[in-house]
Amino acid sequence: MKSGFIAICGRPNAGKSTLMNCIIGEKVAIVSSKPQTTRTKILGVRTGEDYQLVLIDTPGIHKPHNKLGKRMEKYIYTATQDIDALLYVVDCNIKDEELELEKEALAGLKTSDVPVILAINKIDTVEKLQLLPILDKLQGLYNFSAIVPISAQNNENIEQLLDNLRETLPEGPKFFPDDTLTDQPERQIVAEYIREKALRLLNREIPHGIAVEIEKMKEKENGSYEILAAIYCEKQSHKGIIIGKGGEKLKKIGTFARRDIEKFLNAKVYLELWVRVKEDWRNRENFITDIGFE
Ligand SMILES: Nc1nc2c(ncn2[C@@H]2O[C@H](COP(=O)(O)OP(=O)(O)OP(=O)(O)O)[C@@H](O)[C@H]2O)c(=O)[nH]1
Ligand SMILES: [Mg+2]
Repeated sequence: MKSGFIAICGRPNAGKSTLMNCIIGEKVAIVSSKPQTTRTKILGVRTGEDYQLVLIDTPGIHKPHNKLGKRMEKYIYTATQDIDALLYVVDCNIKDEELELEKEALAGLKTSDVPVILAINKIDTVEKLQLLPILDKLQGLYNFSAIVPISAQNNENIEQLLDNLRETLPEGPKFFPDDTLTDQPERQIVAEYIREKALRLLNREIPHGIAVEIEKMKEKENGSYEILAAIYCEKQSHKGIIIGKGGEKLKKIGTFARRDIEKFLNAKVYLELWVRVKEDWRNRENFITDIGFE
């Protein structure tokens, strides 16, 4: 039996959460094209006949601009303590001027005592011939124990990556029961699904200033759920944009979120969304803690 903890790290938007979902086979972490989608560390477990991989998805490495950003940085730090391996994810479309940022990010992780596997992601977006020079560029960044080009979105080369991950793990026991997929409570997954739809349907700077809190979640006698959630934003003007003309935007967020939540809970869901303004909440330590960032 091989088992161990593997942190998934990398810069924003590299595809870390997509990769974790792909390995777990279930959507445990939300995904969007906006950077800093993941705000906390999220555990995902994959159990096989003779192995158990405990993956920890983390926020993208960036310079924090507020207290929320600092919290996110802390999550990356704690996620990389006491691990057996680190899976570093890079978007293959990296520009030359970004190489230095990757180098700094890797150095900041202080991983000198654990093997680091590099996953070069999104190879579905480049010609096969282009891969060689990209590989060449990236292998100089660090003394990686393995380099695997993948497409997390298209499930390409994931088996090879899994082989590499299993090889680096030590002999050990299962840490979780066979059917465990994540450590996130149901309420948090529901809140994250709502945030994902908001991220995807809103433009520009608003998505970063959004938080979702489940105010009520009740299972009724007939098995359906009643969920009341608040979408927090930082400005009155943002509230109007989130609600949209005639409430259309909010309705769309709700419709898409409800579909995902129903699939996840395997039940009918009645979802009510409210938009609330909390000025500068990303700098309010207590509020950040209250909405679930412990
Ligand atoms: N074409 C392509 N797109 C991908 C692939 N993997 C992820 N993406 C897209 O890249 C974007 C970012 O994906 P995420 O999984 O949210 O990235 P992340 O690294 O977790 O981002 P943060 O949580 O913000 O740090 C999304 O639009 C994904 O659909 C891939 O293999 N190919
Ligand atoms: Mg993510």
